[in-house]
Amino acid sequence: RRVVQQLVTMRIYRFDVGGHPHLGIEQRDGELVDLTAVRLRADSVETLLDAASLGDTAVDAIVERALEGTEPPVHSLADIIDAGRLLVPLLPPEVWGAGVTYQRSMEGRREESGTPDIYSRVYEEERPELFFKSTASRVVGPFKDVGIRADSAWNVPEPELAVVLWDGKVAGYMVGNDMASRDIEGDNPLYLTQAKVYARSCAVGPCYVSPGSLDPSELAIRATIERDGAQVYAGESNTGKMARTFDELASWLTRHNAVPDGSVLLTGTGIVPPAEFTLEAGDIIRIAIDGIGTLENKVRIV
Ligand code: DO4
Ligand code: MG
Repeated sequence: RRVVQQLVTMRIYRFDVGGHPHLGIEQRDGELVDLTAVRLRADSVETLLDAASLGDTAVDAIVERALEGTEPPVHSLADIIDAGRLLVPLLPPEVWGAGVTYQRSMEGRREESGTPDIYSRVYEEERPELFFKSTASRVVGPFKDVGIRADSAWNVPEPELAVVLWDGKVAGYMVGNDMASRDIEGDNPLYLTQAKVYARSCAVGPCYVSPGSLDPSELAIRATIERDGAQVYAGESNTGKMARTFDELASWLTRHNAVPDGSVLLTGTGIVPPAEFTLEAGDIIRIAIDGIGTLENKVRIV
């Protein structure tokens, strides 16, 4: 226990303590200050976002206020992970995806598709591609299995910055994985929903980062895939390569469309493995984004 002083970063993890969800702020590397043990007793990121919205203030201010002068317990993130107690940071009622927001994605889609021109067109159009990606029941958190469809032979992770929406605005960030079947989408773009929405098709984590503590405009995104102990793929991109801004995407999504608070928008991938690569059961996907952390998931066939 120790007195909490000024917070610099605002990485918030959610984890299980005796069957109850707790929130922890990573004050120092790997040390989580228990936010659920202090005033407000917030046990979800949604509670913090709601309090911030009601008070017309930032999540950072709510958290700093709640911790002021307190001596909450501190947990080890490594112990929580080892014990399998890390939870999904928040459970989005809806997950939406933005597509073809990076040139690399446009090239990847052209490579897989029988109708390549639609992807070049949407990359250049004012209106972005936005699609329904997932409900809460299909979302998995860190260290849980993501799915590949048994009826697909060409599957990839899509490492993306995940944006949390509240009051229709960008209200935080996580690492996201928009799992996708390239052969199903490539066969016919009208199969997009089947290529994107299925059991365990979406992962978010490992923590939630408040908008006040992260500038999302130039973040490195790195992905690796491990198979039988060996690295079989590594790729990287940067949010600076996006053809659109996060606010622009959020604004298009919420136009004539009320998106429930706490929903997530996956903002598109700039990392596409080579055409000959496909995921296999047992592969371990690690996606790291500067300032947020690493989202790790194992692949299973669903
Ligand atoms: O048109 C397909 C969706 C592409 C996508 O999900 C992405 O660019 O990330
Ligand atoms: Mg995507």
